[in-house]
Amino acid sequence: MRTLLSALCCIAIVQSTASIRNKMAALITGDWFAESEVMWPGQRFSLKVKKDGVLHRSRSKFQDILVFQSETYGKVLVLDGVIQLTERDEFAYQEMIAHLPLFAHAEPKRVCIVGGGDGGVLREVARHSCVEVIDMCEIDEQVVAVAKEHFSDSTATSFDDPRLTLVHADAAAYLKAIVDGKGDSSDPAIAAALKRRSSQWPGYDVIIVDSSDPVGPAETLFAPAFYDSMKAALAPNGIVCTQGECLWLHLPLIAKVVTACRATFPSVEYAYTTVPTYPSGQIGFVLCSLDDGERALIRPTRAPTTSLQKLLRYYNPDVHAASFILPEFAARELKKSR
Ligand code: SPD
Repeated sequence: MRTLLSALCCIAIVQSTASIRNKMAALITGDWFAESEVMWPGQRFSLKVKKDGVLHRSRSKFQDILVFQSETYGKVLVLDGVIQLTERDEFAYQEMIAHLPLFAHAEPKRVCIVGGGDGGVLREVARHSCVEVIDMCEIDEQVVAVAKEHFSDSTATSFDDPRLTLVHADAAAYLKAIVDGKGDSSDPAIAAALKRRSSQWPGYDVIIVDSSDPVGPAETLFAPAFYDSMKAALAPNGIVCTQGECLWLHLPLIAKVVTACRATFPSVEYAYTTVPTYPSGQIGFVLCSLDDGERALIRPTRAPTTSLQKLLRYYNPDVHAASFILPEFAARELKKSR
């Protein structure tokens, strides 16, 4: 009986490995990787793969994971067929999603990162010496393991920061548990994280949601209920910054999210950055603040020290302010909910 069971297991493993290989193979034809086009029908971004450049492929509990060495963009991390980062341009995203909210806040001490398993946002948050607590909730343990193995000298550099508590759980459940203050969550990872909270927990100063696109494991992170939980999890004057998709491709979705946020938060703005290997070369951020000051998000309240500025390759205080200035077609659409 046991032999039969283990044989069946082996067949299942072989079959699922074969199906991952087929799916991944479909993404790489000859020397070229082509991104899946589910969220951007009719367009496909391609990168040339180095000879024997596929470094990792697997299926985690949640998604397909692929790492390859490209000809011109360094190593590339792909989840469910969609590029998450390349070593050449990742800083344009990680710096902006982290430093926009962190420099808009006067003194961020407690930061929560949702997602961000590659470690890039953590690397940027860890550069702020005023930050005392970094809680990170990444659902997929395997993404962190793959990042540590393949991106240890680019994005996965701060997983040993003593301020970090890393929880592998569903972020919607995690934040709900934080807000309810329930240490008896049915998820042991969440229960353990909550046990470390004192009853005096004042809430997060900044919550950064570094999610993949809203197809697959990140779907719940774009729902209004998640924004309600984030608002409830913030300290006074707290700021949320979420991955906000692309103005060229997803303006109706962005307008919907911004409108929903404006019904909940006193200050809501949209900013963007340029990332050549993201769809249409651009990606934005939805920023929400509990501070109702007119320029609460747009004007940085602190500036990087000289030594930190030297480390940064995209963010500076002028770029901060400029990133909120939107092209007319987008500004017009997002103005409707003001
Ligand atoms: N369309 C791709 C969006 C990816 C956003 N998350 C990237 C993770 C980098 N830390």
